Amino acid sequence: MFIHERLSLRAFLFLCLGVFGLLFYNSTARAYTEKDVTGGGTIEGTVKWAGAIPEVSFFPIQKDIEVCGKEPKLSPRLIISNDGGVKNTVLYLANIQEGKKMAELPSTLTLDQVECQYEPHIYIVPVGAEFVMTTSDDTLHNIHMYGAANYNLAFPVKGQKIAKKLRKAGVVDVVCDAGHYWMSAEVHVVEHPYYTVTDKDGKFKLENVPPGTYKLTAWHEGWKEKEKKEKEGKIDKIMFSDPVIIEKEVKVTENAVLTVELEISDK
Ligand SMILES: [Cu+2]
Repeated sequence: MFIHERLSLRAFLFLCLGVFGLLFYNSTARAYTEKDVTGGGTIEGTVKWAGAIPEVSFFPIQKDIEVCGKEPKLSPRLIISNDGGVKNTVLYLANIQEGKKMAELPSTLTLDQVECQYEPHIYIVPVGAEFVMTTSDDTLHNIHMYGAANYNLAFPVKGQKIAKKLRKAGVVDVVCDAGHYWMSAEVHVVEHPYYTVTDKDGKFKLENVPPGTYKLTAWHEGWKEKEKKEKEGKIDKIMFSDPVIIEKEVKVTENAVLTVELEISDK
């Protein structure tokens, strides 16, 4: 009888745990729902650099000069226009629950490797979409992903193509381990279509946003060299600072255009 009671108590506790877990899961699950947006507004603006413009980093070429070129590569990690606009900043509405269709996302699904650089540098890919990678270079590259995806793919042949589905939302850092330590790209695997990337003037636009209050988020990859690893007198790997994230509450009203200015600095 005693044992039976104890087992029942244990079973009861497990049941409670299960119910609690289910409730907790439901309250934290944030699935995005597509709907027809009526009276959608626009959020547009500029991401600007605040303060003195840092010195531009150049990376010396140590390998495959005939393909990569002999000129040092300009760092793609921080590009500021003459007017102070910051290129390649990812803007998104955090935690948006419903709105326009995923098909309206201006996604970037094709990566190329051109003269030992990833082209383009920033990618927005819907969860589960096929990401197509290719190379225009007649040398060995690899695409090594860290973060929300962990593929490590060799590209020894010019024109070769590999497509992979990116199934987990989040940020993927891409680097090449084939002696091209300067090669890097950033992939955002996303669950909703309210994402965009700033152009060369730091400008961005998010359209067809249902009226409401949102957390506009600006994400910029780290650009400061934190650590440099060398092997046999050559640069092997450079570690960069963490991404910079800026959040701002925005209120979108029916059919209106909201202009937002955001600032990124060296601090
Ligand atoms: Cu490479």
